[in-house]
Amino acid sequence: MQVKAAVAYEAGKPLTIETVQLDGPRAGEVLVEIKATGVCHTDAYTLSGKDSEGLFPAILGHEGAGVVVEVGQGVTSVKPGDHVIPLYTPECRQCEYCLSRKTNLCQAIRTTQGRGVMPDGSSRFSINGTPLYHYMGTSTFANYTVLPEIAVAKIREDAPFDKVCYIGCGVTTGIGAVIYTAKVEPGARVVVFGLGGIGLNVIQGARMVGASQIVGVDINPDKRAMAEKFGMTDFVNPKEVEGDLVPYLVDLTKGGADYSFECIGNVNVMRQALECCHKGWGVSVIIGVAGAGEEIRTRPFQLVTGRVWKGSAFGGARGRTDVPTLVDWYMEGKINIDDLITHVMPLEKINQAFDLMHQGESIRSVVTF
Ligand code: NAD
Ligand code: AHE
Ligand code: ZN
Repeated sequence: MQVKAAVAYEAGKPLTIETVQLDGPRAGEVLVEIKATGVCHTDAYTLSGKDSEGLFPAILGHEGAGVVVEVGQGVTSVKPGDHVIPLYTPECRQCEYCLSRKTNLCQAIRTTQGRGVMPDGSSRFSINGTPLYHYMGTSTFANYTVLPEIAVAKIREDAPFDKVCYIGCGVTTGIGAVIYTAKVEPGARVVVFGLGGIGLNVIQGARMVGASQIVGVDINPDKRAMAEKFGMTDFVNPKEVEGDLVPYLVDLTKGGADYSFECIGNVNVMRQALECCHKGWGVSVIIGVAGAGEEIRTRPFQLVTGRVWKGSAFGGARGRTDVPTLVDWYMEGKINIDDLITHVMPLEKINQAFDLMHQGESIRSVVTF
């Protein structure tokens, strides 16, 4: 079939709106009509050329929501008409990783996802006979996409696509990092670095679980008001701190953060996030994605003296199990998504979403089809 897509032909270049060809779902796959998709910083990161797995030409996008149109042979868990959220972290419930119960990182299709193809090694997208790469197994910057059955979460039908698409990445990543990865407890002191589409969801997660202090750190002072609305108790602009940021934060949190979260992708900030944690027990969670070749550093003494460095992908959430619950929480008014979606646009204007992100003017832009 012919579908409308934003194609990333080359690193560092704007996306091009094209009519591309999409083959139907094969065994174990589903065809989904994408109704809305968010634009995450990770899309911009891959488009920038810094992603070691970045492939071109590709159809980016991993924060979507839509409706199942057709299912391939052997698909049993969803049917045409079902509302779904694509999962870049699938949940097969059969692989060693899923069965371990120690991680959400299902590995059933990870290799082919990273190679920009479907599990059988081929692409469903092409333009004039030239294959286009899939992205993160989702490719939501198209009005139709094909996904493995294990990479869709079935959600309730009254949930608005243009809001719950954000649960496909940012909301789940931020809230999940608090509740599934760090397991922040009531009364904890939390420091969040980067108050964008992820960091604000960490803040709302920290408020949900009853953190007593939520410090937000961002070099853009315009992020302050929104962060306060979501539960931030103290704002720190590193550019306004005299001297080192780490001792300043340790002092502000009366000895160090019980939990810190890096939501930027800056390896120098990752070090600050670890080192502002409380001696003996502070846990720092890396969420931000750093460019190929970049490395984190600290004195091992920081870990010897009880601080813990962790990472979190998709908030530690098991997509098919946990995403429907997050959708319920949104529908029940327990989580706020509406205020974080600052811009909505048609696919033709998707490059504006990247511009707004780089200019620090948006929290989340959502493309509706
Ligand atoms: P964003 O652009 O919306 O937000 C980034 C924020 O960081 C901005 O507010 C910016 O002003 C701030 N910032 C930049 N440099 C800073 C510095 N030196 N000190 C303090 N603040 C600074 O991006 P986002 O969509 O929220 O994504 C954040 C990061 O999380 C990205 O690296 C993205 O790739 C990553 N991410 C990871 C996962 C995961 O599963 N691990 C999921 C989604 C996004
Ligand atoms: N290809 C990248 C990996 C980037 C990365 O860490 N991605 C996160 C999701 S970011 C969503 O906005 C993730 O899920 N990681 C686990 C995984 O298996 O990729 C690189 O840097 O090479
Ligand atoms: Zn994302």
